[in-house]
Amino acid sequence: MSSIRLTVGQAVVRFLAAQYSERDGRRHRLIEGCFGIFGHGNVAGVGQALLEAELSPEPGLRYWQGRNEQAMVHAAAAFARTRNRMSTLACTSSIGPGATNMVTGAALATINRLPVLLLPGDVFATRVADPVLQQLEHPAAQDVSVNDAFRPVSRFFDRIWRPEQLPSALLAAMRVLTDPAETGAVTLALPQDVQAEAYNWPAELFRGRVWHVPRTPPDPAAVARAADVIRSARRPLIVAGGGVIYSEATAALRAFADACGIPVAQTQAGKGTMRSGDPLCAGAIGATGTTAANELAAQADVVIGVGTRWSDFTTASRTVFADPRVRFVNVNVAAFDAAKQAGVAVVGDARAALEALAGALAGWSAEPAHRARAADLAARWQATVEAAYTTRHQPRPAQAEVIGVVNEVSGERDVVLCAAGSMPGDLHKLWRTRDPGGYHVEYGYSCMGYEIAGGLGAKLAAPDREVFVMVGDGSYLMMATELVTAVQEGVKLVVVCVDNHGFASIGNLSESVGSQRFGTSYRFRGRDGRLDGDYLPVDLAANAASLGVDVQRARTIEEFRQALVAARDADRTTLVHIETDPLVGAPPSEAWWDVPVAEVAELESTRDARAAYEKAKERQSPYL
Ligand SMILES: Cc1ncc(C[n+]2csc(CCOP(=O)(O)OP(=O)(O)O)c2C)c(N)n1
Ligand SMILES: [Mg+2]
Repeated sequence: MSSIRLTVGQAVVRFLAAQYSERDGRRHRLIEGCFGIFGHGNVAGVGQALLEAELSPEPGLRYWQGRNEQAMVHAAAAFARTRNRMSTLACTSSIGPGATNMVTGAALATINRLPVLLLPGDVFATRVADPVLQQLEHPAAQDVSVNDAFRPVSRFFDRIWRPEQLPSALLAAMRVLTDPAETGAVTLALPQDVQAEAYNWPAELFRGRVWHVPRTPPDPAAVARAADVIRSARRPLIVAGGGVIYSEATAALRAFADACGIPVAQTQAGKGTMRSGDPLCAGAIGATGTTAANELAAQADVVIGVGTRWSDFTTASRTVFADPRVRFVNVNVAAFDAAKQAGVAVVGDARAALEALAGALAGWSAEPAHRARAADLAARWQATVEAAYTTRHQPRPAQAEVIGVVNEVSGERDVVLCAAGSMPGDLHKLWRTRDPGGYHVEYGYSCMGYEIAGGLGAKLAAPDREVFVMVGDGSYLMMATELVTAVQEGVKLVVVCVDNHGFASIGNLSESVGSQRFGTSYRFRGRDGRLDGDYLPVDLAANAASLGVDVQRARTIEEFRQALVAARDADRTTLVHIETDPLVGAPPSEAWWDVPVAEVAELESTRDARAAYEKAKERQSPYL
């Protein structure tokens, strides 16, 4: 067998450039490129290999420079989400802080079931030079490094102590990245000396390889069991999650819902599954749900979850399904999720399973009155949205109006992207969806700082779409640095910075648990020694301008509309800054979220909140 002599770094880069994914006969590059920040842990290994790839006439792995390793992983995760997990990016870091900066991104990717490939540098395998700069020494375990922190947040982890270990690790890594049930962060820790070490690799390792992403059909017996339960339903409800989008099953979902006359409620990741305005679309469910979906949920006797992991936001901490006899059917590619809520588990690909269920239920549909009632509830919520979009609150606009303008100014296939703060909940309730990929709110980890980095990844994955990043002032201050990368790469984003001088979301939450908005607004320390002075004079628009992007400042909602149109039509990344009133929330839907309140307290506000909490807990059905 012929062999090729390369370093471990060169072998990794050459291997990754030759991997493909395939589903429904369509082939994609599996790893489209590599973000990297170099240090002594990767500069001579993966870094040198990326340079050779860039200089080679062969199409190799493309390199992008990041500002922060966490942001690189966010960009990779957003890229994978935008591509429905068929393609992703790799991220290379140095050892120590560069590596651990990626741990948060790894957790985000794994929780959202998004494939990302992480290549942190690691300490010397030979240990001759120990302790190397940035090495954590563990007195009782010399094979432990900071990279062991990746283990609990990765779906696959390996450390390549010797070159011989690399081929099997690479193959296993690709398998996990392309397995729809197992995917998440995949981490190959690469000791810095091993990265630069040469080895004779079998040429076979570098041939083009296709990883087939299956549409695993469900077990017919499980489909029959599920169909029996659904046929018994009088008030059924579908809850569509992100799995429907990743499986590209939105048409199958619509056909199934229509044939059976079952309304569809949506989780955050599943919000794009149906067009708002479709009479069968009840919209957001749960703690940030619509009155329509939550009322249907309260009365549902059978709930069909499709591609959802039943987070507490979806179930409103197990209060939204109020019928004590409610039964669940769970369609999920992951057996782990299919078994939740003591449901009838239908394990398989969402599209394949929905088609099988539609076949098994052919000729059956829920009572027409149920469908009509759902349509009526949905229409009423749409009127609520219209009112929220047009309140014209003074002197500073409400956040819902800002969302309304972004919705109107953005086009059919454009993308709205957000992650943390009060906007995800408001967007979940109020955003009018058009296209399955048009709604990108990262709410599995709800990670402040994902927004701009994620926007970069989404735009790299879909250059033909306008990406509208919605970022709060808190999230902006946590990590806006990838604006620089967007400028560097000529990647155009529209960034809407909603400034309410602190954490509106946690301020409201704090008030609801009796903690008086403590520590949630950006104010000077006052004479009383507390953070209750004037607002901090932070100028985020000026900050963005200093990073090289164009900036528009808007004061009124009309100015905002004009600025946003200009930003949309511009060919450079533009940040539109607007101040909103943190005290005006989105329209309510009477949903609850379980956030524990201090059981004993000096403060009357806390004692009152505890009493309300104990009352609310009575509605919770624990465990099931
Ligand atoms: C990395 C991280 N740290 C802390 C939190 C908890 N948290 C959720 S929202 C939020 C405040 C967000 O502030 P901002 O971006 O200004 O949005 P706003 O709440 O004002 O809408 C915080 C601290 C988080 N989600 N992510
Ligand atoms: Mg804020």
